[in-house]
Amino acid sequence: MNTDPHIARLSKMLSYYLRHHPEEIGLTPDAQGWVAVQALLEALQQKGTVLDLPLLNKIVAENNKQRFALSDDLLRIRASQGHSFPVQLEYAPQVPPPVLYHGTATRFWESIQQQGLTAQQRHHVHLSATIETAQAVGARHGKPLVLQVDAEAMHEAGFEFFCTPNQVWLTATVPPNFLKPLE
Ligand code: HQG
Repeated sequence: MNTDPHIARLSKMLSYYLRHHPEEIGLTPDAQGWVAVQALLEALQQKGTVLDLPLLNKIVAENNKQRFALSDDLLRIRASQGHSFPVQLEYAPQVPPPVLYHGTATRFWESIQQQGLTAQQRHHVHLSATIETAQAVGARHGKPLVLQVDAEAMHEAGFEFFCTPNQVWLTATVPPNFLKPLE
């Protein structure tokens, strides 16, 4: 957990620009979502946010959900998932664990039962390997409901799964027949 409110605030700001509105500070991410670290720091400085390289590295390293990744040469940065603009994250498909979990709110259940899980504003449906994470994600939306996803059956049926560096499992959609509420 980030306890430093200053870091938490900067981290939220980075999420906003790197996942949703890079154009608001004049940044144009490449097709994989990367922007030059230097360009990011300069763009933030232009709008009066003081963020230097050591502090950025600290945020990347300590972010409680490891939301950001640096390129191997450390010159570029991107969000690991959660974008709302088109981006090809290019994670290699992986064999998922047999069961994955999705946290939602009870009020969405009727619709999910009919349509399955769909990506909504994001690129993928987000799943987790642990019930605890799903519970916390669900609680952001209301009274939490944890759904159990038969990832093994989906994988056998040809659905692709991707795992981000911060252990979020991504898939395009989960049809209703692979879902059930956790007992
Ligand atoms: C729901 C956080 C009705 C879905 C977390 C969810 C996560 C449907 C909501 C990450 C539906 C979308 C993602 C359907 C899906 N009918 N509702 N057919 N299909 N939904 O925020 O999974 O803090 O886009 O159940 O840790 O809650 O951003 O997705 O309730 O990993 O780093 O529509 O966000 O990470 O909500 O959260 P979201 P999410 P960050």
